[in-house]
Amino acid sequence: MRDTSHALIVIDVQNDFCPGGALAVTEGDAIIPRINALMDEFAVKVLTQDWHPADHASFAANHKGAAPFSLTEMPYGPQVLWPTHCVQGTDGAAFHKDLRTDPADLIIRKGFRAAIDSYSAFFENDHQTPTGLEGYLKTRGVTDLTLVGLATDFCVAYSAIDAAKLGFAVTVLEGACRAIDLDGSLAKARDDMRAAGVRLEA
Ligand code: VGL
Ligand code: ZN
Repeated sequence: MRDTSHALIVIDVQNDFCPGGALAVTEGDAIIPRINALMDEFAVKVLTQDWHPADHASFAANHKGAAPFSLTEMPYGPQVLWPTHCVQGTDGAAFHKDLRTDPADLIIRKGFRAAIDSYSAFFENDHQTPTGLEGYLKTRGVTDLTLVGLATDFCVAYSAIDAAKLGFAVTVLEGACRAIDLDGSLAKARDDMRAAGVRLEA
C-alpha cells in the first residue's frame, strides 16, 4: 500500500464509454479488473465522472447540421462535437457496474456547464476554470498521481498534462486505459504527455 502522498485517479469509467455505450471506447470495459485491483494499492482514490446537461455544447445534436466527431470552434478554441453522452442522471452516465466505487474517497463530476466542455479533471476546456480537484489533492498532501481510465487520448491525457503543469509527479498506466483514437489523437496525446513530463508505463 502506498502512503497518502500518492493518489489513484480513475477517469470516466462510465457506461457510455464502454462497449454498448453512446461514445463507446473499444475494450473500454477490459481495464476494469486491473483498476479494481489497483484500488487496494492506493490510500487515496478519486473517481471522475463526465456529467453533461442534455443541452451541452459538446454534443453534435445541439449544433444544427453538425456530424458527430466533426470539429467546431468554441470561444475557448477548437472542440470535437461528440455523440450525446453521459447526460446527467442517465444510465449512460453511471459508472460501469463492475467498477468498484465504494473505496473511492471522492467522486468529482465535470462538464456540467452547458457552454463549456471539460476533458481534464483539473480545468475545463478554457484551461482556466478549475474543478477544485487541485485544491482537494494538495490540501490532503498528495504529490504523486497515477492515472487510469477512459479515454487515453482525451480525458486521461488532458488530466495528466494539467496535473504535471500543476506540479504533481504523474504516471499514466496505459494498460489500464483505452483510447478513442480520432485522426491520430492517440499518438499526439502520447507525445504531448511525454513533453509535459508525464511518465507513461504499461
Ligand atoms: C471524454 C470525449 C467527451 C473522455 C469525455 O472521457 O475521454 N471524451 N467526453
Ligand atoms: Zn464528455
